Amino acid sequence: MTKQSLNDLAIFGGQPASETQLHVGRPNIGNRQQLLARINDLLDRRWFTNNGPYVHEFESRLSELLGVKHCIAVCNATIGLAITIRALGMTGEVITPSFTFIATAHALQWQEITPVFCDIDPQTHNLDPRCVAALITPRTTGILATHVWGRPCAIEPLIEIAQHHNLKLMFDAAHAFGCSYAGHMIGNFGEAEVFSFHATKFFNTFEGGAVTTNSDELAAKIRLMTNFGFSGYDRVIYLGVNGKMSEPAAAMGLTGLECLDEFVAVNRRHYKRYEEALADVPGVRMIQYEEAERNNYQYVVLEIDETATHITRDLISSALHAENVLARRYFYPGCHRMEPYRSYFPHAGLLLPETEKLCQRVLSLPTGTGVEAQDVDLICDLIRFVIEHGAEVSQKISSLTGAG
Ligand code: T4K
Repeated sequence: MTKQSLNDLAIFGGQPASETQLHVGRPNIGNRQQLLARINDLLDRRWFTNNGPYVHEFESRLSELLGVKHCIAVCNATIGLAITIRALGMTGEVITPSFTFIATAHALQWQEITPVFCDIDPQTHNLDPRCVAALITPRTTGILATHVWGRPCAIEPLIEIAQHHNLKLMFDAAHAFGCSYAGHMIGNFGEAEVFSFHATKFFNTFEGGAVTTNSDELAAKIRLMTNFGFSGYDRVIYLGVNGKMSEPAAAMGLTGLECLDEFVAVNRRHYKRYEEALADVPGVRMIQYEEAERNNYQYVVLEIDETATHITRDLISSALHAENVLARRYFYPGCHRMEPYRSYFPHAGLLLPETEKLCQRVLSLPTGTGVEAQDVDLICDLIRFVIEHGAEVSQKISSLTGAG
C-alpha cells in the first residue's frame, strides 16, 4: 500500500491502487475443461433446451443437495419468482421488503400485484415480523420475504403469521444457495423458495435459477407454467410462459456444483481476512454469519457509521472506485425509491425508517475466486486510510467539487 498522503489517493490525482478493476460480482468459473467437455457433448447431441438431459441431471443434483422434494430449473430467478407468485395464486397485496434487489418487487408488480413494502430488522437486514403483522389488510394474500445476504429470515415467526392470517409464504432465496436454517437447507421453507444462479452469484449458470418446493401439486403447476403450459405434444392445459433453463446453463451448473465447496472456502477465507483487517477501524461493522449454520459467505457487507468515520459511505465508495475497487451500495436507495414505486407510493419511506437508514450505510466489497488475498489486503488498507483521514478527505472532496 503506497498511500502516504491525501494526494496519493486516486480521487485526488494519484495512481489507482489496483491496476485492474476489482468487482463485487466477478463470476466463479469452476473446472473449464469439464465445462467445455459438457458443451461439446451437448453440441454433439444437438439438444440445447426444453428439459434436456443436463437440466434433468442438474435438477436432481440440486434436490439431493438441498434435501428438497422438487426442484425446477429456470432461466433466471426473476421469472422463477413471477411464476411461483402466480402459481400460488397471490393477488391484491403482498408484503415484501424494500431492502432487496428490485426484481423481488418487480416480480409482483409485473402481474399487477401491489408490493407492500415492509421495514426490516436493523440487526438482520431481513423483514421484521412485527412490521409484517402490522401491514396485513383484507387485500393481503401473501408474504414474499428475501433472505438478504443469504442470512435466513425470521422463518418461524413468518410461518406463524402466514398461518394465522391464511397467507401464502414464499422466499426470495436468490442469495441463499448453500445456506441453512436450523440445520435444514434453505430451499425447504414456506410454500416455495427461489434461487438465483446469475453470473454475479457465487454459484452461477451464466443466467439461471431454480424454484424448490416440497409440494407435489405446486411443483407440477410451476413445471407446466415454465413451459407455456404444455402437458404433451400439442396440448396446453394451463397459462404459461417460457421460463426454461437451457442446456449450456445446466452444463455450467453441473460443473459449478463440482467446485461448490471450493467457492465457499474461498469466500470464507476472504470474509475472515476482511474481518480481521477491519476489526479495529472505527465506524465500520461487518455483517456476521451464524457459524453454526451453513453459509456461502458470498457477500462481504460493511455498515458505515459516518458519525464515527467522519466521511459518508458515498464518499468512501467514490474514493474506492477511483482506486479501481468497485464496491457496491446494494440495495441503495431501496425499491420504494425506484420507479414505478417511487411515483406510486411517494410517502412509503415514512413507514420504512430502518430501511432508509440502512440504505445510507451499506457497502458490499469484492470477493470470490476473481479476487486474491492481496487484493483483500489492498482494499482493507485503502478503507483504513480513507477513514483515518475521513474528515480531511471529505473536506478536500467538497472543496474540489465546490460542494458544502
Ligand atoms: N432477488 C434478489 C434478492 C437478487 O439479488 C436478485 C439478483 C434477483 C432476485 C434476481 O435474480 P436474477 O433474475 O438476476 O437471476 C446484479 C445482478 O445482475 C443480479 O442478478 C443480482 N441480484 C444483483 C444483486 O446484482 P447489478 O445491476 O448490480 O449487476 P452489474 O451488471 O452491475 O454487475 C455487478 C458486478 O459484477 C459489476 O461490478 C460487474 C461484475 N460482473 C457482472 C457480470 C454480469 C462481472 O464481473 N461479470 C459478469 O458477467 O445486478
